Amino acid sequence: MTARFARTALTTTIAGVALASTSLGALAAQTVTVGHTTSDNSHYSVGVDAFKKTLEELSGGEFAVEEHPSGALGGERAMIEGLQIGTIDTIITSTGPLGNFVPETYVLDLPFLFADYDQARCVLDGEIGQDLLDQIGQNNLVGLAWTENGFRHLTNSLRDVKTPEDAAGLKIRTMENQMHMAAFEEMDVHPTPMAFPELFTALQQGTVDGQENPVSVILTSNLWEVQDHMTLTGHVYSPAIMLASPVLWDGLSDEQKGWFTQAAKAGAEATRAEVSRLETEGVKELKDRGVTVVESVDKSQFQEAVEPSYSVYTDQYGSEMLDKIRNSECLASS
Ligand code: EAX
Repeated sequence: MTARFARTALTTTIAGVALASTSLGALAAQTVTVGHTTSDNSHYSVGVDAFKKTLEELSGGEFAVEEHPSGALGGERAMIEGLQIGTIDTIITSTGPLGNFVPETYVLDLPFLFADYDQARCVLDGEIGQDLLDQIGQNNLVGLAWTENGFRHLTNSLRDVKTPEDAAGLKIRTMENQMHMAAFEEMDVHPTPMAFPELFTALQQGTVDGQENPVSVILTSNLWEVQDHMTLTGHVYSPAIMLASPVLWDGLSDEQKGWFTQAAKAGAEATRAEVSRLETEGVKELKDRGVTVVESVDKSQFQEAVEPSYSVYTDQYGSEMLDKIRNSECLASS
């Protein structure tokens, strides 16, 4: 190589390095992944949009949020494990599998515990919700904010269900949650725990007869395509939570942590508004799509049927948290 040629090559290399570092400077935004199992037009996705907008604005572009909907990063249990080892930054999940990691949260999954949305949201936004976020923080996870999935209703492909007796014998997919499974066993339903991303195919192929989820999920995950009957049982409130990986969290400054918390709260607010909207408008849409909906349900019959499942909880975890919720000043408005 001639001297002149070598010098040119060196200059080019230096120029290349300079260019690379300039563009690195411009691209310094740290990408934050958000995983969830529902579709990109769901209530969770509405929450991700608000989270993204708020975090990107507050941080002046220091963080860029990337949504991974529809179970692209796995089911909810697998995603929680991903947070713990740091392969996923943040997720929105129901409490379905959370009790397997933080048993204190099981109390929220008891059937007919909350009478309506106002009461549930009030409890989660108050001292009890904060206590539970702190417990989550002690289990290699970071609880950013309580958000919402909604009251769960029963669907199936075989028959109209008006009473618990009508439901008996059905094979129903449940979340991987001890409390939910115990409640369905009391109704003589065969609970089949399964991760959400497997649900549509399981319903389509008849591996299970039915499932239960809020209107928001049934509508936006197209479960109405494979379920003809729905009963507005509202048998359990399904909280959701935005969780972060401790690996991400430990690398943040206090100011940055504040941005994440604020953004997660903005996301939760947007999600709750969307759940409320779909709860009132979604049933009509499901009917329009051919689902037979049993709307007037004697809930007390279902409540009575699942009542013994409370002792499954209290036998293991005592009644302190349950009493706290029952005695809290959060009242039902309906
Ligand atoms: O969080 O697993 C479920 O049925 C959940 O409701 C769904 O994944 C949304």
